[in-house]
Amino acid sequence: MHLLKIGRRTGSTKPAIFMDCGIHAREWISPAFCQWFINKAVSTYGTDSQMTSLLDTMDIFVLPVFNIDGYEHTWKIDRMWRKTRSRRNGSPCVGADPNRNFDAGWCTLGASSNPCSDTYCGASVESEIEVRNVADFIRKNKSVIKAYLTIHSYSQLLLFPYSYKYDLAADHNELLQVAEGAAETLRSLYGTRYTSGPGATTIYPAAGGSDDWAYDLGVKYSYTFELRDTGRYGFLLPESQIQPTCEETMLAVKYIAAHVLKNLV
Ligand code: PAY
Ligand code: ZN
Repeated sequence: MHLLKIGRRTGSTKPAIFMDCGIHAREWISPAFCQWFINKAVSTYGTDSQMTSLLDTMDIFVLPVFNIDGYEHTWKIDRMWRKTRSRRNGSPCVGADPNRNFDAGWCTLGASSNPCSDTYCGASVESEIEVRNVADFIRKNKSVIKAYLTIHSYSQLLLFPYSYKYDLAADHNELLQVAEGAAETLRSLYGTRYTSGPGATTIYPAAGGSDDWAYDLGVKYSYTFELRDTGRYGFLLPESQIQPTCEETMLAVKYIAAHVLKNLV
């Protein structure tokens, strides 16, 4: 798994944001966004004042493709594949849902213990190597990671904890306010409307997700983006929408990053 660290080398430890794309194999606009983000970050450093101050003060860890084997499978064999590609003895079915495999109310709500289901939670918490690797990295760097952003599609939502339970997060008001601000700036470019809110009530209850896990670990600004569209094309977002989707999403990511920067403790 390839993880990039983007930021000005200062010689001292900087606070950081962790962003991953491609947890789910078929959500192709997600890895496209991470690639877009990386290019913009390095090419606008020094000219874009917001990006410059962001990368001067913080590091951004970007995991462009979380579920590599699943992603490759969607290019070669089955465009609609969602899960990982792990195999286990005794089951003909392949893979687990990486966004049901984190240690956050694991396999309770909105997840399946049937290995053949698309929302299979896996044989145990962090059974999937991709999940274990990301969880290990975030645990190890927990003192510097101030925000966790995970990019999915589709539905045009900006979700935050919780999805594994209906309780509101301790930081609910701030998380909602920041999400609404981010959604407003996103909309300013092409009029794309996003809905913000806790996962459980805004989309559906789903246990074992990465955003809830990161939040409970202590990463306060934990968000799941569901990029375009709202279902007309769904996972098969046309190529013509890649650029506008990335441009508008960039505004929202920068908005959240700026808030994180202002609120460093
Ligand atoms: O935080 O509640 C959450 C995540 C919910 C996502 C999930 O099921 O993991 C939502 C779906 C996703 O991006 O995987 C939405 C898409 C449209 C789907 O496959 O249902
Ligand atoms: Zn997804």
